[in-house]
Amino acid sequence: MSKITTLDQFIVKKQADFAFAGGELSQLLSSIQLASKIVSREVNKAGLAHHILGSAGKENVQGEDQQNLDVFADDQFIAAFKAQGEVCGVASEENDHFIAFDEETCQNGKYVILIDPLDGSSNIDVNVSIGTIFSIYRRITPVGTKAQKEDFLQPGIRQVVAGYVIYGSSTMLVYTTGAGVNGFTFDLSIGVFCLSHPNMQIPVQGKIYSVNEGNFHAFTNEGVREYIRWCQSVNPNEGKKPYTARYIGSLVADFHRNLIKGGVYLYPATQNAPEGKLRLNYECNPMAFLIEQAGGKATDGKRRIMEITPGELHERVPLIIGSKEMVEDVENRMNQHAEVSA
Ligand code: P6P
Repeated sequence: MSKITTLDQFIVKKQADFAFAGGELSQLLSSIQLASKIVSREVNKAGLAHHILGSAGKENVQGEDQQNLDVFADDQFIAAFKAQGEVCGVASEENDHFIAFDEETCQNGKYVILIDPLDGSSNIDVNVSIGTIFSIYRRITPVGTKAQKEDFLQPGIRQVVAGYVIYGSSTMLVYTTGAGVNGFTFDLSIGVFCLSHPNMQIPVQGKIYSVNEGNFHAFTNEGVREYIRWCQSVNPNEGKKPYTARYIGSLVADFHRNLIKGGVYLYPATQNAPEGKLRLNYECNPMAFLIEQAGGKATDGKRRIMEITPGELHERVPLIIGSKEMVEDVENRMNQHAEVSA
């Protein structure tokens, strides 16, 4: 039987890869582990415990109908961050404003966390994989004071940790500290995350494209339509067969499959969402950090996602992310039409 490496053991073994004190990383990830185990338990029984399904009866700052599990997950992660003292503040998709913890122990924390506690929540009631996405920065305001807005508006290149938890056929935690990407599968029988996908690398090319084709006529850049038509095309002389369309409607699930198999995920600008739909701070930046560490690429069609300086907490950007050559192919087609769509 192969040796089991738990997430905690891995963090200790690799703490030299983390630019700051290893104990801090261990604390940060232990709070994420704890909350994700609790959320995983609720997600896995949601079909039975009907009180946890359905709408919370209010909208979040995005104007999206909050699900009961959205609120539950948000509460669990914020409580876990507050309890362990390394985090001075949290910005969450589910809250209009960032939360700067009042407790002195927290104000001595050196990190802020930006999180989408339960992404893809429209899939909860139909038993499709959903996920948590998190991004961690060192604060830029003085330790011992309350977190300020500027702590949460740093460009993605300043992230120190990024990752996601996918609640699917199994619950997995995938993260990076800038020294590669590693995946851990939750073993319910022993209650720990175990290393299952060491040093994840996305294939440079792939045959999967992930996009909501219902927006086909709404994309503001003709190059996106051109790319989709090319994916669908057949050219026996070039040995080209059509690509495979795979779109779950849950970023974490589409991203995770493409990370393993190769592929490209697109959420470009549309007439209804001219800035795109996905949020820069707690969806695009953490996924961009992960994909670059796995050898892939993430842009908004023109700019490297991680070099965009956020202006607002819930800022949206278009996202093209995945296998390097596929992302560049999309970019090239978009740029050929950029002047037209500008
Ligand atoms: P659409 C979920 O709301 C999400 O933020 C991502 O997880 C997902 O990829 C996307 O939006 C789906 O959006 O407009 O295609 O339903």
